[in-house]
Amino acid sequence: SLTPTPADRFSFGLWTIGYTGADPFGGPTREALDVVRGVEKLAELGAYGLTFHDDDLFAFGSSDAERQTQIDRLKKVLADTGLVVPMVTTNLFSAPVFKDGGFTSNDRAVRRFALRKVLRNIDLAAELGAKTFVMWGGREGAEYDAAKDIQAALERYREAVNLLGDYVTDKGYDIRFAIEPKPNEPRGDILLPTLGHAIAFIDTLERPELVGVNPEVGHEQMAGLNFTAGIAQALYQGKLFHIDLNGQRGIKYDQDLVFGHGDLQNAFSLVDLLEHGGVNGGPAYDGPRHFDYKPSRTEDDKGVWESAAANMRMYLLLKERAQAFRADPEVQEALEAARVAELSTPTLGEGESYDDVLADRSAYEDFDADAYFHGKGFGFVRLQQLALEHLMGAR
Ligand code: 3MF
Ligand code: MG
Ligand code: MG
Ligand code: MG
Repeated sequence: SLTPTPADRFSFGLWTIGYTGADPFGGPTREALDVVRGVEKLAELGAYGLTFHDDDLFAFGSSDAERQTQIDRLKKVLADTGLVVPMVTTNLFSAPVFKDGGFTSNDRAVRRFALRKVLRNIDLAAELGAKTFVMWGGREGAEYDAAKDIQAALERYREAVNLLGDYVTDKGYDIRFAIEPKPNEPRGDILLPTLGHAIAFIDTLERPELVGVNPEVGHEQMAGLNFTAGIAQALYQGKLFHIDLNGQRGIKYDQDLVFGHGDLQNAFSLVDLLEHGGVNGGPAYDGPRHFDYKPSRTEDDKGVWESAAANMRMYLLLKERAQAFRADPEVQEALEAARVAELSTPTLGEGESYDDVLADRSAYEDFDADAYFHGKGFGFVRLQQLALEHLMGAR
């Protein structure tokens, strides 16, 4: 069905529906959104979850009383609507004190302040039942090569994430971390710019099992990368703990368009992968379908909720189209002809070693590489045409 329900597990950041339209060239075009109204509207639209940064819920520098008032208001509206908070994150990028980063600022006092801010918000995440804590290090980076010792910065990042891992373990919190990569913006270059960099970094941690990635469609595409291919690797390595769905059109500033309003072909293959897993049986994704988009600055309040609904409708439409694609006998035949399943056959035979490969004359001496394909192709273009016809609703 194309009507979203909580079973679809769609979630939204409070900063997404709450975006007032302010950008580097102009002020807000919409009123601020109150969290209570935001949760009520999301529930009405069929979403299941709200996520937030500490500073989205209570302004940076709030007193303990102000902070608690907002937490209580959130808890009440969650109880009233049935919405949940599957993920929480901390803002280490907006306040001026973080102008050179949080965990990796050259200034040690800022790094210690950042740790305290995050630890405090992890307690809140646990209190609200969130299972994932996202870390987007938007200011962890530099504009000038001489200004940042990247190796030392990585070491400080490691120190911070190791400490957070100790904390949730000692406290017995059922929380895992997800690092969100981004190549640039707001820094000229951001540390851990792609999901590949992040996964390699996670391997160096003391508790790598506690840490995965939260890749964002637009962020990988800003680096010119294929998001679906990156997600496939994150799934393959068991690291896709969370996801930020949105739309991006090419290598430019972070657009945060509605999901599917950017590279639609890539959105189609992504939903196919998330829902069905790899063609040869690789894992699918079982976490929340989280939207990190911005209602465009041109839109009014009605447009905010129309765009929120559009994210979910695009996902459900793509899911329907992907199901039709997989069920089509002609697609199955084209996949067969393209030998997509043959890639799951190991290159080595059972128990074979390099000695056996070296002794196999058919693999080399008698293998006629020049004549091998006899002018035959793989038919990948036919498969792509079928995919696009399904995407367009032409089949
Ligand atoms: C910026 C982002 C962030 C992160 C968020 C962590 C403000 O480009 O994508 O949104 O998603 O900080 O969840
Ligand atoms: Mg983003
Ligand atoms: Mg973005
Ligand atoms: Mg994001």
